[in-house]
Amino acid sequence: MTEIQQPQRAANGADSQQSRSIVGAHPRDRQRDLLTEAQLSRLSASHPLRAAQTADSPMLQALTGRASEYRPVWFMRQAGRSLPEYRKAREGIPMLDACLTPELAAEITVQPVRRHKVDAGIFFSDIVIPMKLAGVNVDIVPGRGPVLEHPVRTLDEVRSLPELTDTALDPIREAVAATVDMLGSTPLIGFAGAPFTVAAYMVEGGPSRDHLRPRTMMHADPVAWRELAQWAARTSGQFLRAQIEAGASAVQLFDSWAGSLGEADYRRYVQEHSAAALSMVEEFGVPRIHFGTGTAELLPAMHEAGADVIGVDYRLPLDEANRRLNGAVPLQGNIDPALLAAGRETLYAHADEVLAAGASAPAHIVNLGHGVPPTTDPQVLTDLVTYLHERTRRP
Ligand code: 1CP
Repeated sequence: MTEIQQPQRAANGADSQQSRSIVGAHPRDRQRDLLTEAQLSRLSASHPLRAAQTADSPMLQALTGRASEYRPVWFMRQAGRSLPEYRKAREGIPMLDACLTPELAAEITVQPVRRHKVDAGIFFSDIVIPMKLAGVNVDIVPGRGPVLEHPVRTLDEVRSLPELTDTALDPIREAVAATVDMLGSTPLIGFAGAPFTVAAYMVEGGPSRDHLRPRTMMHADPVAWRELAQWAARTSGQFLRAQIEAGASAVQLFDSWAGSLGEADYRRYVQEHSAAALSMVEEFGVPRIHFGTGTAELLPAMHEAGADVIGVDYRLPLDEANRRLNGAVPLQGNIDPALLAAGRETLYAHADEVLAAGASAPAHIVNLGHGVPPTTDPQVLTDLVTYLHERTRRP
């Protein structure tokens, strides 16, 4: 969505990323610079990007390949069990009920921003919320994850799936609107599950390690697979649209389990469906991040699906990810979550390596290589944010 200049390599992890400079531009011009007039006109008048609240934030600058005051940082699963205030807010409230109670979802979303001073909020919800709102019988079982009452394995079952209506998404719009009011100039990232990851839960009926059933289905019953992936793409796309309409300044498509696929299967059975979900929000021009784990071999294919920013898991150094993407794509990642418990010295040495490798990309949003482990000491995260900001602040 933006013109991106050639990367420059940093010698020591400090910031030498160069990209289109907007220094000196009037705030109104900056927000015009991020999105075209046509894109802006598709957002509501009060949308934080249109009202020029979040356009100047380090997060939006980096997501669009521009230089920022310091490298922005947020953490996947920053809202959740590692925070005592989260555990308190959730006491006695089932996960999906919490997601569908707008004030509570807003409060939980803002908690890590308040505490850690991260540069973005990630909307508190779940990838199975759209299917729940469509009427699929799904629950999140504590300690396990999403479980469906009836797995979806045949063409008949796929064709019987209910369609998600726009009004069913009202609690999501309400929660997002309340959240962006509370966040002010800090951008909210909306998200959805990518079709493969969502369909994997639907076919398996719950979490699995190897995702054998969906991988069998795409070969054994390609018509059923295709229709299921199309359903998941539509449903996730609608979920993303609702979040942008209500005020999200960026979105992330999570294909957490795409790494169980080889590149040929990804391109043949998955890529077009992820592209369909991403294309449902293209008209708004808000940056779209595409993330998966174990995706070292899939990064170009995931980028081709239409993402503006690629999220990289902890297994592949960012300079190598940048090379695989021809130095043309802003990157997000990829501190190893395991190192959050390794002691400050080890963690910060690793963070420095991530910063140095990330400096090769056109822009770098710092994140973990996957979610915050529930056992993480929250103070480690707060201090890490301070450390990363200080290390990357421009003189
Ligand atoms: O800060 C945040 O990131 C909170 C918002 C959020 C997001 C972005 C939650 C809350 N879930 C998700 C996305 C999500 N859900 C993904 C993609 C991200 C990832 O890979 O981690 C996936 C795969 C799910 C499915 C899911 N939901 C799982 C994983 C199960 C498995 O297969 O291993 C689990 C455990 C859940 C429940 C869930 N979702 C969110 C939270 C805080 C929880 C735990 C609920 C609880 O028991 O308190």
